[in-house]
Amino acid sequence: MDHNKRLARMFDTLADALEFLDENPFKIRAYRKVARFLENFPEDIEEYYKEHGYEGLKSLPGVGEKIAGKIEEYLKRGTFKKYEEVTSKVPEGILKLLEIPGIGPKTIKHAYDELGVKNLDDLKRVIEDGSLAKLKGMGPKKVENIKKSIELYFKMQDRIPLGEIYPFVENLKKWISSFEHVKKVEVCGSYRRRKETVGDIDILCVSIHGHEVIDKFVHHPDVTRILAQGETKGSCIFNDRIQVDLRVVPEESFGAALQYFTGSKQHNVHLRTLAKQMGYKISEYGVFKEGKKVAGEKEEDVYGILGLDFIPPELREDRGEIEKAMQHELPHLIERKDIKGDLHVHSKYSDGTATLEELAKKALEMNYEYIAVCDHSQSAKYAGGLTIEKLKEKNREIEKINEKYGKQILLKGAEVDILQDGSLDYPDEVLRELDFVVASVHTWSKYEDVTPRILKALQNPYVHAIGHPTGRLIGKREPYRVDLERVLETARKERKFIEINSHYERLDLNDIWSKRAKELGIKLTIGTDAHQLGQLWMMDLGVYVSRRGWLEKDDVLNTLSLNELLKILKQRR
Ligand code: DGT
Ligand code: CA
Ligand code: CA
Ligand code: ZN
Repeated sequence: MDHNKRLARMFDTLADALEFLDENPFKIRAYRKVARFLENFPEDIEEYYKEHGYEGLKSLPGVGEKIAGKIEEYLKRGTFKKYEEVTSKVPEGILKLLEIPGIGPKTIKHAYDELGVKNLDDLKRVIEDGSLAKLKGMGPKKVENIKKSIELYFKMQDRIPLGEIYPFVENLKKWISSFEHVKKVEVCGSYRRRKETVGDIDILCVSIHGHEVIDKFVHHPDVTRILAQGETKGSCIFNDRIQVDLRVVPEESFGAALQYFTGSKQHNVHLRTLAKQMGYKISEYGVFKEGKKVAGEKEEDVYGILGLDFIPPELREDRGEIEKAMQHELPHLIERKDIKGDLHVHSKYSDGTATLEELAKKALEMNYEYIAVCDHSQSAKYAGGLTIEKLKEKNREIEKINEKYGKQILLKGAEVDILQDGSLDYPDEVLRELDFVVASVHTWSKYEDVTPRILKALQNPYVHAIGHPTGRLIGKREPYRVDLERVLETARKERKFIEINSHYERLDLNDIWSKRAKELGIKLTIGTDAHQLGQLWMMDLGVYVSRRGWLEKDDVLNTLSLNELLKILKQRR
């Protein structure tokens, strides 16, 4: 969390605590006001303070001597006395309750005084046993709302996997584009950088009718709560799940705003420091030199005027991209259109839902040259793993389909389990018959280090790649214990590939390890792990991971044409 948000949160908590303690309403209002101001303040308060000092703080709207002092104190030591003093008077559990939006301090105090509610568990109990509803001024409807607020709060704590929200955001973008008064729309923030999870969605659009645009936006049928609605900014919760902010900007500063709101924050801070050294000032409104605006309409120009090449959003994490852009040495990132096929798809033979025939058709529809059908192996009982007999039957069906289409559109594959001792779930003579073999760990015990199993699998001559190398599920399951550095080293030595599994809950390898793999000279494969036709689109997500990992076309195996691919797959055995 950045300083603006954290400070805003602290002032809100301070106000809540004072309200709970029945203190001076005037002060409470002042703290809330500064919290709202900080939330919307476009500059980083710490940088602002560095530049303008205490006097600068005091000149901000709603900030008097005392509040300026508190902000200064916070920036110096991470907290301020008044905050510590007041919050120490309120029970810990109550402070947590006060954080939940939709439950006011008055209600909490009421429940505390009358029913002895001191924490979340107490509150849940008096909701369930009906005693809260019986309090004066409460009633079942209010209690129902409190219950919903608690549920929502815990749901909103989590960041959302990019792939879970992706179709929704793309539709929202289309919808806003269709507004009569809207000229351009772009989604910025972590979404545009294609981070694996997003906190909230930031959308920018160009219009000269801000009021109408925002009004239409907040009335979207999926909006479950409006947080703010103004002339240039609207902020809503959609489906009780995700916050979306829409900002309306004039055309002449669209590029600067796009750059600013795309972030990341660290990238922006670095860029602004560089600009300053060159005598420029960058803000969401434009690039300025000696007070005169010199760029702002086009995002490329924000970089160009500083002598930098355009930096693709996926690289904007301050991981060396600014230096490379300066030296004109940015990677030429892989693009979705470079992908010639999918190397990890399940069919009806195991736990997928699509028939082989449907997969072949879909491949053509997606302009793919091939799909490797990699069903589970015999021990994977939970996933309908194929016996050797069944696998052979499937291979024959693939041959028939390929004959019918006159090309090898389906590749005979398997996602073979790496067993407990590191051996594989099919014998070598079965694996040898397959075009593409990906080996994965699917079962492990809690404290087990699976590295030796994976290293052993990498030494099998018939394995091409390791699937989802860490086993993590975003927001649901931690990775298993594995020494990835050793896995990568062995993969290089054995000339194997490593998968970027682009299923939205996996994205495994992730961006950072993909970059490392490239540095070690390993080629990656991208596979969707799709179990239904409707999941093949997730190839997009794998390409995003690879772009965030600085990968170029040549770093990814499935940018090869079918013939080149088959050649290399045979060679590497
Ligand atoms: P998220 O929403 O947590 O997934 O991450 P972002 O990157 O979308 O962050 P968010 O929504 O807080 O802000 C969107 C962008 O706006 C962020 O990437 C950079 C810019 N921004 C926001 N607040 C600040 C700030 O205090 N200082 C600077 N330099 N940039 C900021
Ligand atoms: Ca965001
Ligand atoms: Ca935001
Ligand atoms: Zn798997």
